[in-house]
Amino acid sequence: MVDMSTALSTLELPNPVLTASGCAAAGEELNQFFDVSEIGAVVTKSIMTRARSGRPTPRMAETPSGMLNSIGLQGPGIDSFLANELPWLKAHGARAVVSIAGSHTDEYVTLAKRLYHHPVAMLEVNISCPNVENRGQVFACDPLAAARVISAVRRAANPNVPIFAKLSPDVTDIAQVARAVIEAGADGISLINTLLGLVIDLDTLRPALGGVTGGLSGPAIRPVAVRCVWQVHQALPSVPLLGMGGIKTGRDALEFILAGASAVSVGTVIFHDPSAPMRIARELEAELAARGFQSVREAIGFAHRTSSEQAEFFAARIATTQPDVDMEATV
Ligand code: RRO
Repeated sequence: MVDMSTALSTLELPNPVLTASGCAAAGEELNQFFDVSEIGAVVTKSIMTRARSGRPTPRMAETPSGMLNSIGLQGPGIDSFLANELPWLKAHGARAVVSIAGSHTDEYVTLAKRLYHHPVAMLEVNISCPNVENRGQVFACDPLAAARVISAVRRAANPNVPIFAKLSPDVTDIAQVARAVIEAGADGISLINTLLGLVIDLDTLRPALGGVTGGLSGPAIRPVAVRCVWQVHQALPSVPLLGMGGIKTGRDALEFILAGASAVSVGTVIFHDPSAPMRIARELEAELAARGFQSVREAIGFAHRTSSEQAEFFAARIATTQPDVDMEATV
């Protein structure tokens, strides 16, 4: 009915719904709910050079229409990822978008080099983790630091693999950071990582999370995420964007596409509905069809057109899709 294919730079996708980094490890546990090769791509939890145990517990707290996490980059490290998770994704036909994270530029470079000869569909460079020990390491809060990491990764990574920079919404001017990473060689941008938050436990009278602060996700942040996608698309209309932040339904996904995203990632919803990626892809198709779109691609950034430009688009569509009518015969 609707052509659901899309692209993130040179990466062609059968549909525009991906998992969001950090919400499904490397995809294996989701395969019992749906075939992971059928979604746009699996985006892995951010991989680091070494295994990490993460931050102290508790690591999650519920918030109004969302949640706060303070995982602190827990993970197996690149050796185990290359030995186990990545081969599993390849064996199951999934497109693997590998999220990489580091404390220093050198660590990102090491990861890009280690992944060079492996089946990686795209690299998502996580320069925006809110749960690092040192806030100075949130590279995405500083355009210069963000650009340094991205240009180093671009030089080290396989040139055939697109690189997306994952940005933080915790900045004054997201378009400025976006411009910096694109000039540094990023092929596209993932928007947004979680917002920095804090919950106080009223029984212990202390912060609810072991790590004190955490990253806020879920529907509560969706308007912030859509605003970021809108602003970056307006500033850089030709740059492919992967949008995310509180998507629960196909309607939510459509908002991101209309704001300028070429594809979306779904994360927090997976915790209570592990089949959500496939459901959201089906719902998105129905939402597009109901509005007269024949493809995802024609809806990307459509909300930036004026009402009269939109009306012209649909009028031209009607003119080309209606069978010729003999007007004289009908009067
Ligand atoms: O591991 C985490 O605590 C974490 C990461 Br890497 C991130 O990018 N965003 C987030 O909310 N949590």
